[in-house]
Amino acid sequence: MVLQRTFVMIKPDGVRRGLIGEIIGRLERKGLKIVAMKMTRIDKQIAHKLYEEHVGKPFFNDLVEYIGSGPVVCMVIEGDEVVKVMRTMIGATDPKEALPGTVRGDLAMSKGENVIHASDAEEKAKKEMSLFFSPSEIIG
Ligand code: RTP
Ligand code: MG
Repeated sequence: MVLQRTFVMIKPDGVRRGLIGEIIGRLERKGLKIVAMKMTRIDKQIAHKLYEEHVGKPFFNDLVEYIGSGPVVCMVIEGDEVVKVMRTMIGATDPKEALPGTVRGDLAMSKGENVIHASDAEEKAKKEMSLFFSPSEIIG
């Protein structure tokens, strides 16, 4: 057993479309534990930190506009090998290629608006959860 925590975020299109319950339900039914959760907005400064690796790419400005276009729901999720498990559950970046059964495969059609984010490595998870949660807000 490799107990990990990861950062998961329901993006503005997921919130707008009323998919918060659907997505949280999937995580709970899978057997993962929610150890922190909050609704917030992502301004330009936070977007640059969250998506640091994409600064300067052709899609970056659209990404910042999209991710700031409405409230998001941020979570810290705990479970066995949860970083990998969550990436499997969210599916491929382009929802048209994401497999059925994944969040993006079942609930999205556009690469630019793909409903959910999850950290892609344990170090990134630590960095990303610290952008949104203080240690005391994570309930172990
Ligand atoms: P995320 O970070 O949001 O979990 O998504 P990801 O790892 O699957 O994909 P990543 O390569 O990190 O890209 C971050 C987000 O940028 C948008 N994107 N648009 N138009 C494009 O070619 C393009 N490529 C990426 C998506 O919203 C993607 O989730
Ligand atoms: Mg990514």
